[in-house]
Amino acid sequence: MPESPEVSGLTPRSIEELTQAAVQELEGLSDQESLEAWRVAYLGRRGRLTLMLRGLSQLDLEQRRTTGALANQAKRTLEERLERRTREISEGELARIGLQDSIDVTLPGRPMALGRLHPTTQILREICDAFVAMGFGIVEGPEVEWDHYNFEMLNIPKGHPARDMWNTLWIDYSNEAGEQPMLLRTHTSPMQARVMEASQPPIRVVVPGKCYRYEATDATHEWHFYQVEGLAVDDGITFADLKGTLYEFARRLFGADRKVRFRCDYFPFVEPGVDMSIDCFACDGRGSGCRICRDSGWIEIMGAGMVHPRVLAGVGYDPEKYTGFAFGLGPERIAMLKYGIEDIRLFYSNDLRFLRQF
Ligand code: FA5
Repeated sequence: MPESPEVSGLTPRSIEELTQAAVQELEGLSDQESLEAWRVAYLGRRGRLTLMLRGLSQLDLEQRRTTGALANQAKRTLEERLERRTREISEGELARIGLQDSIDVTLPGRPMALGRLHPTTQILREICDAFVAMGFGIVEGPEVEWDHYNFEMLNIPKGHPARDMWNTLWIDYSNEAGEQPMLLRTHTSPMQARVMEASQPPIRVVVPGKCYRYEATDATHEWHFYQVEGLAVDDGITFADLKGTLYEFARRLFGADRKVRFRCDYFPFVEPGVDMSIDCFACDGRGSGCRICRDSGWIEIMGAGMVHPRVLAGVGYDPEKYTGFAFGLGPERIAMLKYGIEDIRLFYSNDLRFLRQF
């Protein structure tokens, strides 16, 4: 039988030469990819040493015994050298990363800083949850609002003195006709008209969102703050529903012991109108010398009232058929009462010492 080229090359000397060449080549390699290429070239299924070993079967018995032992020894040598070189290279890589990037891979990892919800977000969720439990849905509306919704639809026409109740930040905007002034909404009440225009009674919604006023700030007034508007419209809603709902809200937020006060108040879009206050946390309602409640013993948390028939008629509802109540409350003031915060300006001054307490 004619000998194949591999078989003709299969001698102790050729095995020795192949081993030496392979080891020399291996020592010159410096990364994991070239190590893998080297393994395939010598020890892979069609590698040079593998092919040599396959040729053993064609040698006579005596040759097979001696050459076979050498070839198997060569295979073990190459495998051991490969393993050692792999280890050397990965240790070298780790040491290099450590030197270049100054990473001590043995140090424990840095803990991830966990964020938390802003106190306003927490109280907004609590307020909305209380109303959702009473059957209200949640909607949101635009912060940049038309004069039309912020005032006109709320029974506050141009030139009406009630506009002075809301110090306004106007947007420098004019359309082609030069009309329709825009502003940063001064309250969430514009959503009353938007919700009623978009749906039919029965309506029960709360509207959380930001408001803006051109306001001199003090311990209970910010120029930018949140409100939660509430609106319920249906056949036969009375002032008793308003009081019952808001008492229940106060009970859920502050517990049964907290004192609540309703007083007559004026808002052009409700009739009658009230404001609701809670006894001051700082002076326990005593009032004397208290800068938080300005000596009154009470902190106002919301305005409310029965939706004005003109507002109902303005969105196309029949005021003879439908009645409703509305309210607008200040979540920061509620958080102040609940957690004993003495200055509303702490909420948005980004002082982590304050924010971390919640
Ligand atoms: C209003 O804004 C009315 N839209 C409320 C309303 C809605 C009345 C529906 C009737 C029916 P007022 O300006 O009083 O009303 O504000 C309501 C609440 O927002 C206040 O009770 C207070 O809790 C909060 N608030 C008002 N101004 C500020 C301010 N500058 N900083 C922080 N909170 C404020």
